[in-house]
Amino acid sequence: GHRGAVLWFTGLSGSGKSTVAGALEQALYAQGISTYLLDGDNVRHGLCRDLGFTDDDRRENIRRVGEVAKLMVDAGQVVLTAFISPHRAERDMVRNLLEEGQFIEVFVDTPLAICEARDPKGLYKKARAGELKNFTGIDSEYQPPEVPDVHLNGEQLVTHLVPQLLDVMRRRAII
Ligand code: GGZ
Repeated sequence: GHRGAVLWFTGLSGSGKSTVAGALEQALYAQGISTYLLDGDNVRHGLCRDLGFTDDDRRENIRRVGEVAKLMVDAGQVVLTAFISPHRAERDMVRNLLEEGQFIEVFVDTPLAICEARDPKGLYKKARAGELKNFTGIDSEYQPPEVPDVHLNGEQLVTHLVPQLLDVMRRRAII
C-alpha cells in the first residue's frame, strides 16, 4: 500500500525535474503504485493558462498547484510536482498547506552552467539574447532550498537518482 504525499521537485529550468519525476513515476508504477505528475506541460496550458512569469504570477501558479496537490493527497494519491518554484516563501506556503510528513521537498541541484549547456528548448539562448524576460537564473532569482528533504545532484543519471528517492519514500513510510 501507500499513503498520500507530494514530492515537490524544485530546480532551474533544464535541471532535470521532469525527467527525474517521470523516471520515479515509472519505477513506482512497476511496483503497483499509481502517481500523478503535475508539471508545466499539464498545468500552464489549463489551470494556470492566464499566468506568466512575473513574481506575482509564479506565486499564484505555485499556490494553485499546491492547492490541487493538497486535494489529491487528501484523496490518498502520491503526487509528484515539477515546477521551478523559485521562491522559498511559496514552497513553504505549500509545505504549510499539508500535514507534517506529507510534503517532501526535492532539490534537483544542477549548476546553471550545466542547465544552460543542456538548453533543451533553446530558452536560455533566448534569455541571454534578451528575447525572453524574467528568465530564472538569468534575470529572475532562484532561491535554492536551505534544508531540502532530499538533495539530488542533477548531474547524475536518473538510474542513480531514482533509488535515492525510493529510499526516502520507504523511510518516510509513503511506500
Ligand atoms: C523560467 C520559463 C520562462 C521564464 C518560459 N522563466 O524548461 P522548461 O521551460 O520546460 O520549464 C520552464 C517552465 C517553467 O514553468 P514553471 O511553472 O515551472 O515556473 S514557476 O514554478 O516559476 O512558476 C521553461 C518555461 O516554463 N519558461 N518562460 N521566464 N522558465
